Amino acid sequence: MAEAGAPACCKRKRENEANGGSQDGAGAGASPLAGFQLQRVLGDSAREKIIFLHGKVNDESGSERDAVVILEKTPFLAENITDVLHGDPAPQLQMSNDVYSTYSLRPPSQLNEIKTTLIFPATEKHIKKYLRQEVFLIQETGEDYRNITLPFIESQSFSLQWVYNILEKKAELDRIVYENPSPTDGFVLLPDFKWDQKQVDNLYLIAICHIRTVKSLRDLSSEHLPLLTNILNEGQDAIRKRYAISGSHLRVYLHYQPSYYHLHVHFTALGYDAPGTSVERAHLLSDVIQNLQLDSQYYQKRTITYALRADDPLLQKFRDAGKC
Ligand code: GTA
Repeated sequence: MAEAGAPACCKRKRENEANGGSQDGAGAGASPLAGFQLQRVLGDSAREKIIFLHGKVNDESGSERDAVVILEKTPFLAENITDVLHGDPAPQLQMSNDVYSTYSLRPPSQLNEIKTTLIFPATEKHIKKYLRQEVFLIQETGEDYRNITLPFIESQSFSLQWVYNILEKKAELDRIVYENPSPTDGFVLLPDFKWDQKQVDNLYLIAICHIRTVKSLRDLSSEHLPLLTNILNEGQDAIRKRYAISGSHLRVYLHYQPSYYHLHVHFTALGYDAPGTSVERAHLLSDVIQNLQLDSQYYQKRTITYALRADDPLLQKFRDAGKC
């Protein structure tokens, strides 16, 4: 739970958002959500209280386009708990036995928010990304990366337009928490779009580097150590100042494989079981720095293990090459 003594900046931010305040125009106009026609449930998790939906929405010209909607119940806020418990209508008793009883509470709508993410228009790749599937482990050598993975990611990967919009200050400008403007060793730190910023328990920020030629872990060498140490030290410092969370309470890591091939680093609250923190995907930034200090070519040489979904075309490429 929550925001007891939460930084004033979080509260200011919330008020700003409640007033529709955003420099990239978020909140303006009718939402495509209103016309969303459900096609199927791509996946859900009762534990995480999240559901991934595929649907159709008409675009401005009236053509039906694919959309993905993610609905996620938000964490409790300590400051609202009394209102939840004392709200109208009164709690409904479901069962009672000795000292044990369960109730159904129907909190007022302002305390019952659902974080909603819309991807529209969505590509087939977006739909597949959220479709629950069997996964397979791959062991990718440096040679496999150069012969199989690199040609594949160069031929098809998610658009990086949202990343360039952030770097060029065309979107999310008012969300930037910190920037080091150096074109080679600098980065922008801002809340990840998975974080609603209402409580720091599930804090999630990303640092996006300015340099555009580094796709992933595989492109890193010792020449990037200044960039990586800036991200680690300045990112932790900025988060401590803004959200009062120290570096020892942050998990700072890169994904391999990432979804977006422009180098970025994830900062999540250590106590938060964020998606994508499993050992076959997350690489701690502090370990990455140490590995590069030991060997500049570490990430060009080493075999990296990761999981791929059953219908991922990259998995098929590895199978075609007799590698799995
Ligand atoms: N600020 O426009 C954006 C934006 N986009 C398009 C992506 N991100 C953005 N952040 C901002 N603005 O953490 C963020 C993503 C992600 C990071 C890219 O950039 O939220 P990555 O390249 O390593 O890719 O990181 P990753 O981790 O696969 O991305 P993503 O989209 O988070 O997917 C991870 C998996 O988490 C999904 O497959 C899904 O199954 C699961 N998941 C669980 N909860 C959620 C949730 N609430 N929302 C979305 N996905 C979730």
